[in-house]
Amino acid sequence: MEFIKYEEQGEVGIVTISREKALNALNSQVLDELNATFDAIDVNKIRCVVLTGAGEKSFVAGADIGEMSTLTKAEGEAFGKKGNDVFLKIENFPIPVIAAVNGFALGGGCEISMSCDIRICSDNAVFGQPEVGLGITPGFGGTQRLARLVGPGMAKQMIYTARNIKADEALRIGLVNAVYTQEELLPAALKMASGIAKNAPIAVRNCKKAINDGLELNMKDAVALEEKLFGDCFETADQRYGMEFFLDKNKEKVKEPFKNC
Ligand code: DAK
Repeated sequence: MEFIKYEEQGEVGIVTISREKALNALNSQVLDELNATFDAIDVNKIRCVVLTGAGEKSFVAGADIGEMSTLTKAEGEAFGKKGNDVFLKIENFPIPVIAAVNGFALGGGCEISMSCDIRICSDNAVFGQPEVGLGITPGFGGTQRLARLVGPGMAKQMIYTARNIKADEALRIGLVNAVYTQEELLPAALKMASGIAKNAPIAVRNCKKAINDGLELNMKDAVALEEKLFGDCFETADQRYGMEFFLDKNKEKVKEPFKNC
């Protein structure tokens, strides 16, 4: 891998987009490597992933404008599909993915952060969808995910004006959950990820599926989906152990790690 670094800390996987000379912009190779990296993560061992960018300036400054500038219509469509396939893979990844947004998150950078389950950012982060200023629409799901996250009115304002927003405004409109100093960001993301990794993995996965898939359904079908995923947790070793541990009033007992079965 030239542009993606992957490491593991316990049950947490850390994926770093590392193309600093272009502010981690997404070209075809970065997208291919991201795809292969997520494919190679052992989701029976790893329980949460943190996605971040290399360096102190940028998370991802968008799709690679140099590469896009010469695309034909057919090539543009193929490039859009390549990005969308990776972003959908992240969105539907069985375990949670936290975006630690450490600087510019523009265009495809904002879009990849929105395909993650949770976004936290550093105080120097800048979000935006500048595509209309380049003569294109957002092409990696921005029109769809931004509207779902911050509401259509705010999404339309950001997309039509192509105006970037800073971390404090991203927090105010609910695009990110929290803002940290640059030094605190990755430790905070890893702390959140290991907190998630300590919980019952089958239950966490089923919560992700219930929320993601349920949002596409009407309430009646959505709660039926929730019932099914709730039911699927029963008879697992983790459900039995989690409830037995609560019911056992022995205060001396230390909770054992969940076994993912
Ligand atoms: N692509 C390629 N290179 C980029 C880049 C990008 N998006 N962003 C930055 N770079 C490169 C710069 O060209 C520069 O390279 P050198 O000149 O050193 O070789 C290097 O990174 C450092 O950038 P700057 O010198 O510009 O650094 P500054 O601090 O002055 O400015 C900046 C930082 C982030 C404000 C600025 O670089 C900037 O405005 N970058 C472009 C941001 C942007 O517009 N991003 C959105 C790209 S559009 C679709 C599929 C996908 C998409 C759309 C449609 N379909 C197929 C339908 C997605 C579109 C986008 O993401």
